[in-house]
Amino acid sequence: NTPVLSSASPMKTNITLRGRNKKFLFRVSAVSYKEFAKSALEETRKRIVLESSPLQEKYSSMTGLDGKTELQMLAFKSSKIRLLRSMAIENETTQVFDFAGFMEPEYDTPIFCANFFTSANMNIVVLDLNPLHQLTDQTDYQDKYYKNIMSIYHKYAETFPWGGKLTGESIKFFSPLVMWTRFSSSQEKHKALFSAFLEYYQAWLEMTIQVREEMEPSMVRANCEAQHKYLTWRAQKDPGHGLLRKLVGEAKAKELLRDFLFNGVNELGTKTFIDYFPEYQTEDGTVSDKRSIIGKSYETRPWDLTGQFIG
Ligand code: BLA
Repeated sequence: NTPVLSSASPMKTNITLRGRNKKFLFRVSAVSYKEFAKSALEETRKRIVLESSPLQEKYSSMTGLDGKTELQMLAFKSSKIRLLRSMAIENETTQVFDFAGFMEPEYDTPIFCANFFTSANMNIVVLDLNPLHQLTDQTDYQDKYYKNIMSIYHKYAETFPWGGKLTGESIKFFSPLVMWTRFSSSQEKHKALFSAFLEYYQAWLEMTIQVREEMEPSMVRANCEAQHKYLTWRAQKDPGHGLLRKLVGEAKAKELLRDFLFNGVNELGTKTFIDYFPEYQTEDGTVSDKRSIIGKSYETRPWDLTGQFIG
């Protein structure tokens, strides 16, 4: 079920350097994550009806405080998908992509999560269908959503090996399908990343089409709380915060995080960050500024080849 790849068209950027009386013009290939978003949306429209999200009116594009960085926001919904949104950030040296899909609480489908950060030839990548429910105590959830698609992970495992230690807390938001990797930029790698992105996305899209509505109110509540916990975590501790603050300032960054990127954090539940993650409470009751309490962990991939968690 491999998607047909139309283009992973690299974006051409002109960089001008001034030496003694001379101007050197380089054409470097940078990756264009806007093309990734466009392709995913095209694939979506072949399968389901997308409506524009009310968020799209508030968020479309922004220019960073430096006057040079462009932020592009896209937001959609469907009858089952509560929010399908994309943020692409680019300037001459940095490209960032944050693409996610969240279901209505009646559905327990995983959360689509693509987070790509590219700067100065270095790439930090997380691509996953983040589980809505903890996989360690819900093997049926793992069987339902991951067992049959582990081949997607294996296909890219060699090209995109485990990225090394990461914030320990993040692991419980990831599935055995996760592609967590770092690499230096090359056209080949970005082309492979484009393929992987579309393939993971197609798998997610298929899940959203197949999923049946949950009728049991207690299960709908559980889905809602699980999504709210996820949103609460990311709205507070996502590694992208620092850069976002630098690009658009504290107030705008906070608004983007709570109202756009992790929309639902104010609406889907009333529990606070400390309710979900009490280990972050400081002596005066506020949330610790620390990104992590556990620290960096998981030097190697904590799942075996079949997708069992081995820690
Ligand atoms: C780094 N981004 C990282 C890292 C991870 C993620 C695991 C490595 C550092 C770490 O261990 O924390 C991504 N972590 C995730 C994701 C989840 C998670 C997706 O827990 C989901 C649950 N990244 C972005 C955006 C920006 C960004 C939008 O997604 C910028 C606007 C930047 N990510 C970014 C930067 C780094 C990074 C600058 C390196 C700096 C650092 O390690 O803190």
